[in-house]
Amino acid sequence: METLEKSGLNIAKIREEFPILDQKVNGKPLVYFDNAATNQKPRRVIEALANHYKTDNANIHRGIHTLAERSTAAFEETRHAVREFINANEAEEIIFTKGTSESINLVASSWGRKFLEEGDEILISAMEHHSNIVPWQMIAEEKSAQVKVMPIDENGDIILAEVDKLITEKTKMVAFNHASNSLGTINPVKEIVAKARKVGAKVLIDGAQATSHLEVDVQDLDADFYAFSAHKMYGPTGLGILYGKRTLLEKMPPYQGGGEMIKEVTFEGTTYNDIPYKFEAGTPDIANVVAFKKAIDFIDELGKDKIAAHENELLSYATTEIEKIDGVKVIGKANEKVSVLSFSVEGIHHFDIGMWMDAKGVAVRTGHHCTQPLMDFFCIEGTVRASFSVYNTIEEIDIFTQALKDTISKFKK
Ligand code: C6P
Repeated sequence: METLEKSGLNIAKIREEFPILDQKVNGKPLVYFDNAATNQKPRRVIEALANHYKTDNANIHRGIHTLAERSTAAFEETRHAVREFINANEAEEIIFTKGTSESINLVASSWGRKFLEEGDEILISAMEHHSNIVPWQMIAEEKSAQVKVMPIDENGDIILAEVDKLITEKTKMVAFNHASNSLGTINPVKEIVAKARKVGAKVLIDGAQATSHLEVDVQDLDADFYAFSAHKMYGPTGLGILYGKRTLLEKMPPYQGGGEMIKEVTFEGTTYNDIPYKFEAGTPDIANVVAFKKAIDFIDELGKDKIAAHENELLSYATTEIEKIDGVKVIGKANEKVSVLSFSVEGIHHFDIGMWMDAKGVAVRTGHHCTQPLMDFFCIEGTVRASFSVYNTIEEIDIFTQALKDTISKFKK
């Protein structure tokens, strides 16, 4: 008989779809808890990638031969699947990029260059990934604009009362993450969007840590831009998505020049293609886009509500277990969290914990997680971070907790 978890999912069966999980690392069964960095790929994604190269590979939008037509159709099919997945109004509002970082850079560079003026303000949050800080600092410097920061409290929640004071007529862009990669905090997107709307500011949501856990409906959220990465949602690496409202994308200049983004080129000048192609210069990562459709199918088949239920169970069990251990301090205790568990251990450097856990087959991330200003806020250099995906189990958390206890006792001797 098949055993279903509380969530209603058959995790043992799901694990069979992930060949990478079935291995030993340093002589111990792999426990992969670095899912916020990138999660693992189901067999159907790996096979779609190989099959594309085996049977359909050709450049897209350029040829009239059969392989080119097949390749183009599969590529555009994924665009439609992404549209549906985040409930965008039109497939033309979906742009393929290299990752969340490139999606944000595209907006900062193209929208920022066109619409920002001297004295304007860009509002980000204290828990942003460097990818949602640095592109804004770069364009702010170019435009003599200013980057301001929404503060957070000790639990890792944005202080909404302070946001009211920071959003003014000068605010032109509010950019923040849907969920934090270091703390797990799920941010109140709709409330902040409503505040931005009062002054006519645009909103960019960094959805890198949200799309594999939470229902995302860009129309309901009323996001102007929504950026995310395929590799954090069981899809291939090197592929990102930018959603943008048509009205904005049409007014924005191209981000890069090259093939495919043009209508006509002469040495006197160029007319640009329509969206989304205007923003997709050069040959895109065709095979990865094609394979990404299978990752979306995988999430849809399981259902986001069931995935979230399982991951929440893992998060709450793991949090309770590690809080029982002497010297362990959980960093990030927001009311609503995705399955990210950051912590520090008194007197032991996070890198040492990470290395000893790896020796026991447990993969966790250590360091500042590309959120150095956030680490400064907590007056720490970094954390140990365990992050869970749908294929993880309660038994793996027991192995992780034991490995952590063993590591701590080694250092306390
Ligand atoms: N965070 C982590 O271990 P890219 O690398 O472009 O796919 O995604 C960047 C990015 C942007 N925003 C958030 C909230 C993120 O978590 C990430 C990637 C990984 O936490 C790698 S640093």
